[in-house]
Amino acid sequence: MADSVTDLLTLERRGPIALLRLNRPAKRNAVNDSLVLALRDAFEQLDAEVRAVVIAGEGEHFCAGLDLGELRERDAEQGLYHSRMWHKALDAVQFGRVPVVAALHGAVVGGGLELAAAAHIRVADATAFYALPEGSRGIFVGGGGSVRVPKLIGVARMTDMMLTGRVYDAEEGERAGFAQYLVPAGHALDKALELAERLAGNAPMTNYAVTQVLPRIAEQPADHGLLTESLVAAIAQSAPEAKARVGAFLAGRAEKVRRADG
Ligand code: 1HE
Repeated sequence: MADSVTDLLTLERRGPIALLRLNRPAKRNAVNDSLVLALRDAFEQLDAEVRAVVIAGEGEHFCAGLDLGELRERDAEQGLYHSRMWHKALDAVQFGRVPVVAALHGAVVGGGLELAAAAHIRVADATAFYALPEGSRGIFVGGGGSVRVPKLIGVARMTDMMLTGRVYDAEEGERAGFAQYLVPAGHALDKALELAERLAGNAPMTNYAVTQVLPRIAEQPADHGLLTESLVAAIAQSAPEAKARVGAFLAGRAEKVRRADG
């Protein structure tokens, strides 16, 4: 049942999962100011029972990036605040309470790629393609792309994309690191929901440590990172849920790790 956040962003609850869809297909889900703010609000105001989010796009494309129609109106000062507004919204995605899975198809370009990069897991179908057309439009990334995209694909690939307009198709994109999963056309949402179901079943402390602490440790000098790791490991293992899960394994009641094809 669609429970509309705004006309531009729909929210559907599927048990512990919130499915958010960019809903501006006539404009290829180009992100205008209202949609950025709707994203921020949706992530900041998630129901307490939500344990994972899937974000997807209506129509033929995930997202065509920034609504270029609005850009023509802004001066430098407004441009600065506009970019900071995107940062707040995409921080709400990356550093919200729960893990986020992006289901990608068609265009994942410009700000659409910046949004996808703020998710924790990206599932792409065979129609997905990735580009940073900012370079050819005479602008620069402004939605956190210079920070998040190199963490997926490296500075050299991002530099090439922005200088040459290079477009990665779905297969090249998976190899380069844009998406962790590649599925046949039309299957990204199903796979994303399946993964979200799995994440929703994790101990909340594990999800918190992985989504909030791991990226911060990556920014720390190694000796700080190791200390942070020890502190978080100690907190996580002391939680009653961790004791129960480890106990279940030792009693033969929990799933074993198996080969991917097993
Ligand atoms: C748009 C936008 C948009 C489509 N802003 N209106 N992003 C870009 O530079 C990508 C620009 N878009 C495209 O390259 C293509 O539209 C797509 C590859 C995404 C899709 O192609 P297609 O053939 O399916 O659709 P279309 O016919 O190009 O577009 C349909 C309509 O959507 C059309 O409007 P209409 O009124 O003529 O029907 C397009 O103008 C409109 N549309 N994309 C505004 N982006 C935080 S900073 C981030 C900086 C950026 O993201 S820069 C990169 C912007």
